[in-house]
Amino acid sequence: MLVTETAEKIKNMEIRGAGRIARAAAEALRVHALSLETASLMEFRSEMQRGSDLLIATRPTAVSLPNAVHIVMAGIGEAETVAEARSALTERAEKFIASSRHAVGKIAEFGARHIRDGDTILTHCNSEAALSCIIEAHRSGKEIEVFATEVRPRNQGLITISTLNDAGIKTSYIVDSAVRSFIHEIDLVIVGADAVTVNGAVVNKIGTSQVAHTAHEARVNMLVAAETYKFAPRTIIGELIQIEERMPGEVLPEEIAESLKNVTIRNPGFDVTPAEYVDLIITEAGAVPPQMAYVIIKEYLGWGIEEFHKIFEVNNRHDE
Ligand code: RUB
Repeated sequence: MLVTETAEKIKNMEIRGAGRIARAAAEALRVHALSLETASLMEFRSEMQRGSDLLIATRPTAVSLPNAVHIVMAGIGEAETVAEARSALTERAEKFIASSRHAVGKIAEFGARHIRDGDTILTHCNSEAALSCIIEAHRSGKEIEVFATEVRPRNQGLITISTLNDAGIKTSYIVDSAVRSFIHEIDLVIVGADAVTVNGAVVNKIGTSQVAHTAHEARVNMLVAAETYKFAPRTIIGELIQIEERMPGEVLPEEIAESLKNVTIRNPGFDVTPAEYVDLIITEAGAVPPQMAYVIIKEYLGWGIEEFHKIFEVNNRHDE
């Protein structure tokens, strides 16, 4: 698929969910690298950069997207010819896609061990990583039940209940505001993540922090299933995760909204759950407490504070 087509599909949420977005971006860059017809390395670089920028601009919150683009684009670094750059990029894209799928498999294996026979699990939104843990627990013979929220305004809960239904897992479908009413029937909450910051805060679909707060109050454990490429390196240098604010038309039909002159519709797509409400983050590298976020960023993504110092030094040299 071409970069522009993929970018459009990510933007209109035909491709959604942080892991899927990351793999689609890597695949688009792979195809782009193969289809670019130029003998000039400079032109190749700038065309690939243009494609990367287009992809990154589609949705601002899921850090898996810039992380995937960065991992793939690092292939151009040492290349001296277009052929070398093309082959490094395609190899990196293929490797990223395969390792992303492998990561979800590992998370399923580790996450399922935290689910006990007889557990009732609550999940919010539609997370491939979170669902993989639930499905693996069911597959291994544990008798489990799931409560899935509706997820207004885009109703991603429908995708979740359809997947759970297909897997043969007994599921209750509830509106978002019913979480507190049912929390005493829940043994464990499992959600996914769009980003994990250096202080272990989890950015995920709007409503996640309410679910987490409710679970915390009721002493129900909360697990977050997140591949290591969902951790956000730039939060080390104080950058904040941008919370996507989506169109008001997703919340109310435009004609109603327009008739209410004094009403503003706010539609943030994501919210931030503080680390103290998260018991464990299940990554492909193992289950870690949220406080270990820096270690994951440094050891698994290769971004320590030193990397940023190097970048600052180079930038300062250019400025002199
Ligand atoms: C999706 C969402 C998911 C995470 C993790 O939001 O918040 O919980 O992206 O998903 P949207 P996964 O529908 O707005 O993209 O585990 O599949 O990466």
